[in-house]
Amino acid sequence: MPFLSSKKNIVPTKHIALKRWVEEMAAMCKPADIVWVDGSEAEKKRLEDAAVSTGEMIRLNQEKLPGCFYHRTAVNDVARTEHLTYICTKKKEEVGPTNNWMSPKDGYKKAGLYFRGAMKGRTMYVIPFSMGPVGSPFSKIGVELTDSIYVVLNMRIMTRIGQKVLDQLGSDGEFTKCLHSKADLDIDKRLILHFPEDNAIWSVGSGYGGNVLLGKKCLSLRIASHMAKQEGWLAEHMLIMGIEEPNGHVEYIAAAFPSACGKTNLAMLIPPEGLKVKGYKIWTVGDDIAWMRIDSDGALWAVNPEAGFFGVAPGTNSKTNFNAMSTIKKNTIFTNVLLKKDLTVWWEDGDEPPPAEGIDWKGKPWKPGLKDENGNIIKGAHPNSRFTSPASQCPSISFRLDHHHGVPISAIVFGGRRAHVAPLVYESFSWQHGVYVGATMASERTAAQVGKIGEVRRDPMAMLPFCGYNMGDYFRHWLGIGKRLEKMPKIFNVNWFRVGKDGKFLWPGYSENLRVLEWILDRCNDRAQVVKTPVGYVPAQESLDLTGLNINKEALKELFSIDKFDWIQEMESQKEFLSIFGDDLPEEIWHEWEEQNKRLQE
Ligand code: O2Y
Ligand code: MN
Repeated sequence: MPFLSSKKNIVPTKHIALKRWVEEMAAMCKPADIVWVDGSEAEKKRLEDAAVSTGEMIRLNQEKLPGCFYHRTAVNDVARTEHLTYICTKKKEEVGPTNNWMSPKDGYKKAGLYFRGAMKGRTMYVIPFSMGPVGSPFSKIGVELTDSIYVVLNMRIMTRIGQKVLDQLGSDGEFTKCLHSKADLDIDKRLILHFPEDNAIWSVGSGYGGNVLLGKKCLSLRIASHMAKQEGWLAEHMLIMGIEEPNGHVEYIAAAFPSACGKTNLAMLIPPEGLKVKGYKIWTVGDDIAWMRIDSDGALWAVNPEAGFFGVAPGTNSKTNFNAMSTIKKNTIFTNVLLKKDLTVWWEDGDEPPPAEGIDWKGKPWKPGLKDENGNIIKGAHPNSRFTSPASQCPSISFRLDHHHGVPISAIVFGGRRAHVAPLVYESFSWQHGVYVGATMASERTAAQVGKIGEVRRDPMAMLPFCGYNMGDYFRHWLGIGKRLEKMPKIFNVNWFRVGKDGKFLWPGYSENLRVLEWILDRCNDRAQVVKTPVGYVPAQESLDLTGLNINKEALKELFSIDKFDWIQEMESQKEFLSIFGDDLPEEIWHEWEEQNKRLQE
């Protein structure tokens, strides 16, 4: 099999193990040729032209959306498929009760059947990529083999790719072996397998998002969380943002929220008038993943391993996220949104009114108000339609994104969507109590998710779908990090979604959330007063700056109220969840549950 690259037949690496692995995978998948991705502009142009010529991508209106492309996935391939996602380890106990498990032997055998000959007549692209700045001691290198140009072009935005990564890898560097094939996009032959003991990922039968951009959830969370446990750091599903205070000093927070809680919007927040006047400014470091480690100063430092955003389009508009709207004006790949006649794009709850006509995410003619056979309105864009855009284009991007050392973290924030129970913000009593707060995090289902509306789904640290090992051990690992930290970030919980008796949100959310972040930083700097409640510290009256915000006293009272009846039910629900970990749950977490239960009963 000849190895083709832009310089024909030259394999651009001396890494013997890498070359051997590429040969082995090619022997199984049988591609017509192999292209080593160098990351150059000329190569990008070649790939775009090739994808446009086959219809894999559509070149959008280059006057209105320069450098932008459109892609539509298969109708049954529009989101991560958690039920087809497995962690493959020798021992089942390793993955715990919240992951799907398969033995490595069965995993390689089962997926091997789907991979066999899957790339016949196609090109296999070899993408060397770095999660984190190339050459940073905290970055990890992966190599993804794929038969999808869409994947190559997305990885080009989401990670750092190409020859510079191969050079960094040298002749014997470690890398994650990532194999992907669309195969025939058959959902019955789709598998997303992680082999943490082999530092490998196999994904077959999908062409979409988290299933195929293997640097993202697969490497940077599932495989990385396993590495992080072994190496003593944290791989987390967290945004990282810098808050520039009126005195020009920037402090950083890391925050974990389950999907559909507005993580990208928070990471790119623009201060409300009242706080802008005070001199606040937000710097976006990352909107999805944080790798955090204890540095020589004894503090927690974080890097965003990604280089782009893979954000949800519907609901993104200039009011909810002005910075995202500015980011996606150029060099962006839009997936499964509505395609307009003038080759621009549209989605529900965006900036523009619906166009008179267009082609929907399924490739069918669409017009506003169109209904299906059951009388339901047909959406133009899929609810999980996405934009892939370079982080460097975000007006609020932090210059520290490319900083090898990352940023020091002052506060860790957990959050969920709860109509009742959780107050707007509370501070945990200690690191250990904070780990318990994170371990019992939960969100209620919205109409946008499958399942019963209002049903509580526990999602510890927002890592339930992404932790690559037993979550009982994961909590223990968090507790261990606390023991090693000399400068400990404070841990908080926020809930933007509490509703009043009328069912309406009590808190305006969006940019006003900065008022809560201001209080959090004030707490980190001993500048704000608190009131002790059984679940944590809440802001004392007047310590949350509400200047210019039209919110009545009753709503405020309700936002911070701890309803004993609701909380006693909550404690029972937490107990049920924590029990699934059996003996794997650290004693300290039970201890915190018991202490909180006692405080609530008093
Ligand atoms: O549905 C997908 O494949 C993407 S899911 C996703 C994308 C970007 C950031 N976060 C997520 C997530 O599910 O947490
Ligand atoms: Mn995410």
